[in-house]
Amino acid sequence: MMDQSTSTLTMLPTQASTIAPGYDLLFWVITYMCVFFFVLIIGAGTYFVFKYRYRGGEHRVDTNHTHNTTLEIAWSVVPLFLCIGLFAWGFKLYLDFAIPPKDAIEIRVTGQKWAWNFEYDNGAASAKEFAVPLNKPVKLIMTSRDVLHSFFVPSFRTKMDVVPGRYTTMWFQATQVGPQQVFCTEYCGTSHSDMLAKVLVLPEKEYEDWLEKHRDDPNATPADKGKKIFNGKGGCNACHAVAADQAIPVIGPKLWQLFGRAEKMADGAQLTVDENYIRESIEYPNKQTVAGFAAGAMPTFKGVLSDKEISDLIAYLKTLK
Ligand code: HEC
Ligand SMILES: [Cu+2]
Repeated sequence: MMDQSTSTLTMLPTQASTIAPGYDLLFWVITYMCVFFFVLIIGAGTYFVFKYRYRGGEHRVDTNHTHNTTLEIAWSVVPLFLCIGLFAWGFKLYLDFAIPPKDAIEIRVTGQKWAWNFEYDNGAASAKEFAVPLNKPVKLIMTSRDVLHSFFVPSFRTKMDVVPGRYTTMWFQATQVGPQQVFCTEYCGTSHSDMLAKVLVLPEKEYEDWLEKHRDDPNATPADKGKKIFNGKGGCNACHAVAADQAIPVIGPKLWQLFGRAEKMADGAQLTVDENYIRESIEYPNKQTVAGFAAGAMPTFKGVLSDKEISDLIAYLKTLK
C-alpha cells in the first residue's frame, strides 16, 4: 500500500530531500562510533577478566600502583571532544533544518482529526495529497483545528509538531520525482494511524499544471478572500488604514508594511510581527496593546471569524507593501 521505498542495505527510507544524506551520515557516524566503543570496552573488559583471573594462591595488592593519570585524562578528554564534535555537527544540521531559505514557496497546511488540508498562494487547495516542485525549497506553514498533530515525511527526514492556535513551520527541498508518504506522528485519537497524506514531487511544468487544476475559483486567492473579510465581515477598515494615501480616521495602527516590523507595546516589550502576532492581535487584542493606541479599543474576533478566515486575513495583510 505504501510506496515508501527503503534501502535494504541500511533499512532507512529513501533519501528524497537535500538534508536527508547529511542526517543519515551523522546517524551512521554515531551508530558506528557506538559499535566501536562497545567492542573496545566490552572486549577490554572480557580480556581483563580472563587475564587477571584468580589462579589460586594468595591475593597480592600492589599498593604503589593506584591509578594511571595519563590513561584517565585520555579516556575523559577524548570522549569529551567527540561529544562536542557530535553536538556541533548536529547543531549545524538542526540550523539547516530550522531556517527556511528566503525564496521558499509557501504552502499552508491544516491538520484536523483526521486529515491534512493544503492551500497555496494562488488559491489552489487540496486534501490528502499535495504537489511540490522538484529541487525548489518549500516552506509549510502549519496549524491544527483541534488537537496536537505532527507532520512527518520520513524520506525527507523532516518532522514538525502541528499545534492548535499557533503556526509552526517546516521546510524541505525535494530531490526525487514521485510521491512520498506523510504520517501524523502525534497520537491524536481513534483514526490517528489513518491520518496520512502524499507529497507529490513534480517537475516544474507538471507542478504548474497541478496548481492550475486545483484552484476552484481562479480569482479568489486567500489574500483576495482576506481582503473581502477585512472590508466586509471583519469591518477592520473602520479602524485600520492599509495604504499611505488613505484618508480615514486612524483609530488603530497602520497595517501596511506590517509583516516583519518590530512593534513596540505599551508595556515596553518589542515584538516582531509574524503570523502568530497577527493572529493574537485579532483573537486577543487586549493581551498586548501597541504603544500609542488605546487599550481595549479593538474588539476580539475570536468566535466571530473562523481560523480559516483569520488565515485569509493574514495572507491579505502580508500583501500590503
Ligand atoms: C474598533 C476599531 C478596530 C477594529 C474594528 C479593528 N481593529 Fe485592529 N486594532 C485597533 C486598535 C486600537 C489597535 C491597537 C491597540 C491594540 O493593539 O490592541 C489594533 C491593532 C491591530 C493589530 C496590531 C497592529 C500592529 O501594528 O501591531 C492588527 C494586526 C489588527 N489590529 C488587525 C485587525 C483586523 C484584521 C481587524 C478586522 C478583523 C481589526 N484589526 C479590527 C482597532 C481596531
Ligand atoms: Cu494527527
